[in-house]
Amino acid sequence: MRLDKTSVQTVAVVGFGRAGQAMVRYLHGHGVRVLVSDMRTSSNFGAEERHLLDRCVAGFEGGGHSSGFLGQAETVVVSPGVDHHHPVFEELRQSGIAIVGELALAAGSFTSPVVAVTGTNGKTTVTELIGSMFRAAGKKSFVGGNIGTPIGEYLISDEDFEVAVLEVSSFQLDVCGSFTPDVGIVLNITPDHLDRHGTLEHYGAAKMKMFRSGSGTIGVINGDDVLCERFAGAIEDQRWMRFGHDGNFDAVIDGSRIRLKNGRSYELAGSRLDNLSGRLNSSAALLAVAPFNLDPDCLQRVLQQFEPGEHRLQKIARVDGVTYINDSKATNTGAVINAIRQIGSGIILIAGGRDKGDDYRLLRDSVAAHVKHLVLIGEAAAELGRILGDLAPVDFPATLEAAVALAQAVSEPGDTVLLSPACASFDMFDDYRHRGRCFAEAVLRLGPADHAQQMAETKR
Ligand code: UMA
Repeated sequence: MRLDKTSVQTVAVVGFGRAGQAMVRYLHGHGVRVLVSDMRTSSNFGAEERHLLDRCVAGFEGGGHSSGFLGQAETVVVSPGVDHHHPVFEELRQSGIAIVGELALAAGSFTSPVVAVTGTNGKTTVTELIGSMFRAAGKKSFVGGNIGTPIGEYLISDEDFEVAVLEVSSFQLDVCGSFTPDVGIVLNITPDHLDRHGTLEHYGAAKMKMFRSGSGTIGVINGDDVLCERFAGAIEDQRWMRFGHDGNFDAVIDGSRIRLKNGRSYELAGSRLDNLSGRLNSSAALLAVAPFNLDPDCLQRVLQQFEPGEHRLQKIARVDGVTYINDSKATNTGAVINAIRQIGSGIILIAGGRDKGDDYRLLRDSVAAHVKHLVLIGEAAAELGRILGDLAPVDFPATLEAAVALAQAVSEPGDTVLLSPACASFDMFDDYRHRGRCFAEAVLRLGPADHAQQMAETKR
């Protein structure tokens, strides 16, 4: 969708969070009359938000969304966290008003190639990895989207980006209009966000909306992933490049090496990416940058030096021989299964939080095989206990801090205490980062980390 600068349009932005605020600035900068609607009232806004409202917004509706207010606009842009199936938006659609997301608005306005990364798990890591590859090769890159910097920031920026690397969620893709990236990656599909999408079919279909027959997008998919293949199969006339363990794929994982069809190969041994998901993520990233002809030595260096971010299988400390791992970003069953598989055995699992409609029965095999104690917290604790409670001893502490203390009490040297919640964090925390930080703080309060103890003993 292109913004027509010749005639003033009215566009309503629903949700005045990070994405919505960037959209407001972009639209206002294009002479658009901007309306804003938010569940919050303006008394909940900080000084910067109020200033933005005063400066750029022609009308504001707080405390909810009404068709009367939004009906003044020709186009309504919904923020990612706003469910566009809500009856208000259905009513607006009926009266001919377009309901779109940021990607639909940005489509046609990207002045550089776009690499879009989606999938249930690993999106942020792969987006960061691809961004690092472009940066190391000296390309001016915008890295944003669901990862944190809103897509609107690209549109507002004066910089001449040579490439945009966007993490795109199912929420964003579901309302992406005619957006098509130059390279689109689907890392994997396992059930997630079913409270919003209703069914796995709708969730998977949303992720595939960036592929369109005849668009020229290069699709990069996980050939090992049955659901990925199934949803990709529904897209006609699409060119796919596959990564995984089959010798015929475009990027083949062979032990700790990745071999590409063009004859190049990359070694992950000794790097932080040398594990199952790291190898898959690296293969996806290598295929995504292949059309850009980056220096292979530079790519190898990036793979060797890459440090996955916080809250993803992040080792916090070893205390009394027990390893504590923060995997707070694991908000669905697929991510938890992956974490359990990577750690192996002797796991005390801290899980729970706000339910997202996931099917916790999917955890049963992994828990039965590898988890020796379950520590369940938050709103979903009882439901998780009902479904998994016959597989291992269970406790239901009231707080995360109590959960960490309890996990310490039941652990033995050699065990791993894993926070991998399978749920959203919003029942007890601001977001998954806050939950991860609270976990890390609670762990560090348990006692001196083992290496610190060793250092103190050596000094003595
Ligand atoms: N709001 C409404 N009506 C609603 C829901 C929310 O008015 O029905 C308002 C809230 O009061 C608040 C604003 O909308 O003022 C929040 O908007 P938002 O939920 O879209 O959040 P943003 O701050 O704009 O952040 C969004 C993404 N949020 C979601 O997808 C829920 C961020 O992804 C993203 O980093 C950011 O844009 C920048 O692009 C976060 C996320 O949790 C990390 N993503 C999900 C995930 O990774 O699982 C998809």
